[in-house]
Amino acid sequence: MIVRVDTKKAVALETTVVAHGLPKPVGVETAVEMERIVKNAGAQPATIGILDGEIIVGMTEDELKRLVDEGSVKVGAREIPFVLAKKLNADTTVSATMRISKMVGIRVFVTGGIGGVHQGEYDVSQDLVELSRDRVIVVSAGAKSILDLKTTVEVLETLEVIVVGYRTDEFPAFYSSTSGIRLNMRVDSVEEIVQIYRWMEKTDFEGAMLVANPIPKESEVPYEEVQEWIDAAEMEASRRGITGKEVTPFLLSKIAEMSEGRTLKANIELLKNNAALGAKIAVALEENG
Ligand code: PSU
Ligand code: MN
Repeated sequence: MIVRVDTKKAVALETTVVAHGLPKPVGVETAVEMERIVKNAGAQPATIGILDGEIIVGMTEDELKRLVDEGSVKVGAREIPFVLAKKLNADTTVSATMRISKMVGIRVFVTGGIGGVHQGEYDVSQDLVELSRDRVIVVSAGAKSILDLKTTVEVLETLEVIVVGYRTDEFPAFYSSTSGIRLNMRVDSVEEIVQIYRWMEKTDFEGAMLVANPIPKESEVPYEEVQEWIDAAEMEASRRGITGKEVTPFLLSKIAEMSEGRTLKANIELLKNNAALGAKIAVALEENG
């Protein structure tokens, strides 16, 4: 494993969004921009991925480009040992990035939206399981609206994942700031997040705190509009027989196409917004001991 950052004020960033979630060259551009935002806020970006079977914590822009150009396997936590043994290139999802963050002692991780329970046929992301296992603060714009959000929120409760709404009473729906699904834990400041984390440490809490950070209003695409595209994209996915790990990337790109880039723009904006909040949390965590 190559670790290029020390864990102080570190913010982990994932690479599935770079290699599979966003089109080329937007993925690498957005990753570089997120790193810049994290640095400007006084924190340390640590983009995590795997090249030739080696885990890299703190990938360079050239390494990110290699991942995209040479191709990479999308891995969840359970596939990490497999790709290491096979010496493959891999981009890490939320579950895999959290697992590696835990291994190196990084406490804050930023993504766009976590995976969850899909609509229709059984398909439940490893992200949910990993969230119940690692004491990491995960900043996310809720969960992707292509999911069954209501069930996803219920499973998060079952798995004892702390879900706090950042300046909201609702679980955000990725491209949209609201979903109509109520949350029972709200915070209005970074200090409150740090306080909760302190208590997680003191009470030996084993799971994650998911900080649900809504996309800024000016960048959102209303839920009803997105829903139409999702329905159409779901139909096409099932018609084409797309299953497993291909489902999420397929739906995201199809929806971006149908929305004429509006959802892609929203995805980039929510990622930047999450990077800014994650950096503030990492700095506050360090300053308070
Ligand atoms: N956030 C984004 N775009 C993405 C993802 C997150 O803005 O593509 C990725 C994350 O890596 C997440 C994965 O873990 O999508 C979920 O994939 P699946 O549904 O196959 O578990
Ligand atoms: Mn899946």
